[in-house]
Amino acid sequence: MTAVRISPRSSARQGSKSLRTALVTGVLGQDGAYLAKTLLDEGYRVIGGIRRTSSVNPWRLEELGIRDHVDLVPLDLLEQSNVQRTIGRIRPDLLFNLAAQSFVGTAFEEPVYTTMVDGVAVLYLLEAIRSHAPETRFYQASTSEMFGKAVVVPQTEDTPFHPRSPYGVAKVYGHWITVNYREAHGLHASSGLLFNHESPLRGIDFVTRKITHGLARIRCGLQDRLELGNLEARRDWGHAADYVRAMYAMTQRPAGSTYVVATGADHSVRDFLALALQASDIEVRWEGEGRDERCLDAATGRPLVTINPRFYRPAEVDRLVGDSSRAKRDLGWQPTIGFPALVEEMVRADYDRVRRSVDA
Ligand code: NAP
Ligand code: G4F
Repeated sequence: MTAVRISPRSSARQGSKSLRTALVTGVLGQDGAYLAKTLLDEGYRVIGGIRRTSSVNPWRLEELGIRDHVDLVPLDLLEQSNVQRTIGRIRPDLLFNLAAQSFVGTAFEEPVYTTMVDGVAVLYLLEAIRSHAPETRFYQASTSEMFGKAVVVPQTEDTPFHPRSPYGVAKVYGHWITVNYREAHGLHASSGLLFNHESPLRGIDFVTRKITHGLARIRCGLQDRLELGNLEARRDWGHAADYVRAMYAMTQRPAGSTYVVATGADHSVRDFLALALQASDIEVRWEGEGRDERCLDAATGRPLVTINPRFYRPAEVDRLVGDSSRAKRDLGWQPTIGFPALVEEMVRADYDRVRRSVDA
């Protein structure tokens, strides 16, 4: 891992007055990296908020070739005093709140922490903007998980929320407090109801990347098999590079608002796995049923994928499929990368990475 330059006092608004400034919390995550790239392409100075750890890992920024173009500042969302000081000092033109405990499975194990980071901390940010930078345009990373046990398919901006996890519940608070600060204090504050979006930069615990990374390791002889949970779970999966464009577009509207961002098509985990196996040139046959179902290597009969109930959720969401008509109309947004291309890109990227590490 390379050494990381953290700027305790960003030069934004000091060195170059003409550059507009964007502050991105959670910049080291999947969306943070793609958004930082989009903002740099749009001509912004990008300041990325990170939480302190003993070993900061900017691998996603490095993969996109932008590591040296993003100023990193310490910004743990739970340290309210620092949130106040940092926003007061930078007074960014745009503030994107992407930081979160974003793994739904973990939210069942760490509900209090998840609530603080994903819910209460949104209020810390909004209060800091209200006090120190009321001209700052704010984006809150809301989620389709808020629809949860949705009564309407597809879901729109008007569909009622029924979250099914502490993560979804906390995000509902983050969403409504954003709407409230827009309505009560006149802030330019938007909330993006984004459905699942993936990429080669996706965290390894999420099912798509778990599959593509696991298959790459199996192909390279580093792992025997992959254990998954509910293969019938369905999601509306898009590509993160497409979705960050919608985030940026929301901040460019005359006023803040709420938008659904989705592809409009859903697929099962089984569908994703089937395409990933195909793209990996692995022929398989299936045997058994339910939790005893197994996917075997067609040539050797060796089990490649088995079911482990540990990966089932205590409560699943029902059918999440988004209707992005409003984003298409107001933001001119639409997805450009389809489901098969997404799977192929992730399979290829993971195989190349694992192959390189084996060859090194
Ligand atoms: P991600 O890869 O998990 O990134 C989240 C980032 O937040 C990480 O860099 C993490 O830091 C940081 N973070 C966690 N706790 C923090 C804290 N207390 N203070 C400061 N930073 C903290 O998530 P993502 O997929 O990019 O998603 C971005 C946002 O969109 C999240 O808010 C997520 O809930 C939301 N969202 C995602 C999707 C999706 O499908 N990807 C869909 C809808 C909404 P470390 O790097 O140190 O771990
Ligand atoms: O990939 P997942 O963990 O993503 P999930 O729960 O949909 O959450 C992601 O998308 C949300 C948007 O709706 C974001 F807000 C959130 O931050 C995150 O980015 O799981 C997808 C589905 C689930 O139904 C799960 O039960 O895959 C199923 N699944 C089956 N086997 C598995 C596994 N999920 C994981 N993580 N690991 C498995 O082995």
